[in-house]
Amino acid sequence: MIEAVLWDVDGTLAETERDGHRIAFNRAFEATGVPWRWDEQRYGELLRVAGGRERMLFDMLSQPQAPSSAAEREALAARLHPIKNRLYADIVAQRELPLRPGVAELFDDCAAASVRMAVVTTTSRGNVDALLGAHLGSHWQSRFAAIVCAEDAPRKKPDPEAYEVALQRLGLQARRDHVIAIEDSPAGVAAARAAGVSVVVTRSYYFATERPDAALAYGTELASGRDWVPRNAPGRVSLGVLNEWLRAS
Ligand code: XBP
Ligand code: MG
Repeated sequence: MIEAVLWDVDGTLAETERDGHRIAFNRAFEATGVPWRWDEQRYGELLRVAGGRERMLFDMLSQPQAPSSAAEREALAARLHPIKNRLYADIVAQRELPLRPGVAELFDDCAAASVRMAVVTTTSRGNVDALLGAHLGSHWQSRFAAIVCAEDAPRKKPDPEAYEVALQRLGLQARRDHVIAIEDSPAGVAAARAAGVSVVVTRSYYFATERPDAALAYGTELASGRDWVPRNAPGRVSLGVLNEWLRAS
C-alpha cells in the first residue's frame, strides 16, 4: 500500500513553465536591461537544465551579448534570479496558472486515506509558496508532511538528492517501495528512480512527446485514466488506481 505521494511542482502540479517562469525571466531581463529574451521554443530547450539560475548561466554561454567572464555571468544570474522569482510570484498570485486537472482530487484522496504527501522540487521555496498559497490558501504547508525545495537539496534533479531528503524527513528510507512520485520531466523521473522510488508521469507541455519508459505509467493528466501507457484506468487516476499500479509492478 502507498504510504506517501511525492509531488514534483513545475509541470506536474501546474503548467508553470511556458506562461509562468518563462514570462518572469523575460520580465526580469527587461527590468534589468538584459538585451535577450527567451521564446517558447528556446525555453523548451533550456528546460533540460534544472534550476533557474543554472538555466540562465547555461544560456549565457551562447549569448553573444552576455558578459565574457564567468564571475560576471555568475553575478548577473545571481542578481536576476530573485527578481525573476518576485515577478513569478506576481503571476501566480493572479491565479493565472491553475492546478492541473485531477491534482486536487488526488490531494483529497490522500487526505481521506491518511496517506502523507510531500513536495519534492528543484524550484525555489518562495515559488512553491506563491503557487500553493494561491491555490490552497496560506495554510497550504499543513497539507504536506515534508516540503523539499532547491534550498533543501542544492544538487538539482536528475540528482536524487531531493528525493533522498524527502524520504529521510518522512522516515521512509527503508520503505521506499511504498512511495510513489508524480513527475513530468525526464530529469524528475531519473531523480526519483535513482532514489528507488516508483514514478508516474503526467506529461506536461514541454515534455508531451517524451516516452518515460522508467515510469510505472505515463499519461496526459490525472483527471482521465484514458490514454495512459502501459495501463489505463477506469475514470481518473485516483489513489486506488495508483495502489493497483504499484501492486502490479
Ligand atoms: C523545475 C525547475 C526550476 C523552474 C524554475 O524543475 O527546474 O528551475 O523551472 O524555478 P522540477 P527556479 O519541475 O523538476 O522541480 O527559478 O526557482 O529554479
Ligand atoms: Mg517538473
